Amino acid sequence: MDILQDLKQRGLVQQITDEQGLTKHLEENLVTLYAGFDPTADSLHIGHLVPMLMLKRFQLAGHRPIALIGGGTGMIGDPSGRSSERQLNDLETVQGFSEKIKQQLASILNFDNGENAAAARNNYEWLSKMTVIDFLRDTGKHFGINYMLAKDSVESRLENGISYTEFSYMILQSVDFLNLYEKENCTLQLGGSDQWGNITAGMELIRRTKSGESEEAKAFGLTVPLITKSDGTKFGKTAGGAVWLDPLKTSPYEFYQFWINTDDRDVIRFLNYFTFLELNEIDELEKQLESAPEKRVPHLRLAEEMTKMVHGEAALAQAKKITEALFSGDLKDLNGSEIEQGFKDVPTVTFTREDKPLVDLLVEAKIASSKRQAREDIQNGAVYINGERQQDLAHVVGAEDRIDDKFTIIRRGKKKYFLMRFE
Ligand code: 485
Repeated sequence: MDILQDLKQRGLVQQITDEQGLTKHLEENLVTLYAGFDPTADSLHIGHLVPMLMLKRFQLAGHRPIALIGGGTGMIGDPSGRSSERQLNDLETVQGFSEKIKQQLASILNFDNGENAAAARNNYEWLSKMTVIDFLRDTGKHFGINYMLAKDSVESRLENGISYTEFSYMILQSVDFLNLYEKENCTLQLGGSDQWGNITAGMELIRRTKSGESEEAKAFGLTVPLITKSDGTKFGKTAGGAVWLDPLKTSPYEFYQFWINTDDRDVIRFLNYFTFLELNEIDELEKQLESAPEKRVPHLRLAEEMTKMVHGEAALAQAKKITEALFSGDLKDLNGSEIEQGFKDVPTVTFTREDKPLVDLLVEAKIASSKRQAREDIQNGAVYINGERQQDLAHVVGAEDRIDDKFTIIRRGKKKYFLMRFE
């Protein structure tokens, strides 16, 4: 099947500039295409995954993707989809972010495999060399003010104000498309739906500057839809904030849990958007959702596919192990790093490594309101140390209760967990 058909069936196409022309172009050529990522943080997040995976889908179909890192544009700030002016970062910060983002892109896209190997470029390379006279004289001449004012990204900001800096952003992104068109024969740009204005501005610049007497220079644009959720809340956000791709910012266990917790109404759509499972396999999963929703088979599959793709097999195995241990309450096989991931959101108290009577510890950690309460809880069998019930009122919490000499997990009742950290 042709790639655009496949993408449309998966619901991955919001807009295409010339569908018939692009279908033909993709049929007849090994097409170089790109998507840009601005280094506005030290990590990409799951909102970036769909466009990243789109690059990969085109690569699997035989085309050549370029991941563009916006080391230059990241110094300016895209107004698209934003209601207020961005805070500018300094060059050093942006370059630090660029390096990290490049690593993340490399881990998902293959940067070295044959004639359609993916490539990474950084627009700081050419944008930083452009002089203000070239910019205004050669490029600016092609952009009418009315055209620029009519773009969503600008129009929606006029009332609350937009700086000349952000106003100019679309021209820089257009320079990129033109530059990649000239140097790498890149003829297609992808992006989220907020990028439509910037992408079409670049196509327009290519058409105006590269068309010959008999032939019109042509480039294409394609946008992916914004990911929505059935409950109306924003996709990709949890109580703790964004879901990052960096395992130090969002642990593989949290990442796995995020996908497991997908709403039943969204899970099939997300399998289409985010995984490389075949459409018939997704149909099968949909049947299982209908016949046995309580088993959450599609959710498990989505979480597995995503965690494996972003963090690898070993991290997936660890995430599953933590999930299982928390579910069964049997914690003794977890190591320190697994405890840290699995218990990140439970109340944590820090102690020095000294033996302490359990009764005192329960009070000091505010797990029990008084010594009397602590004793009652212990006697009633409501207190567990590392998953094992402790009913000895005289028990002293010491080295043998510490996992990796660092953590003791106290559970009170069925599932109220507390983490004791020893330093
Ligand atoms: O030549 C280009 C230079 C920079 C960019 C694109 C082409 C980046 C673009 N302006 C941008 O801001 N992208 C966002 C980002 O970097 O976080 C997001 C978009 C989203 C999707 C994603 O990047 O908001 O829709 O395109 C890849």
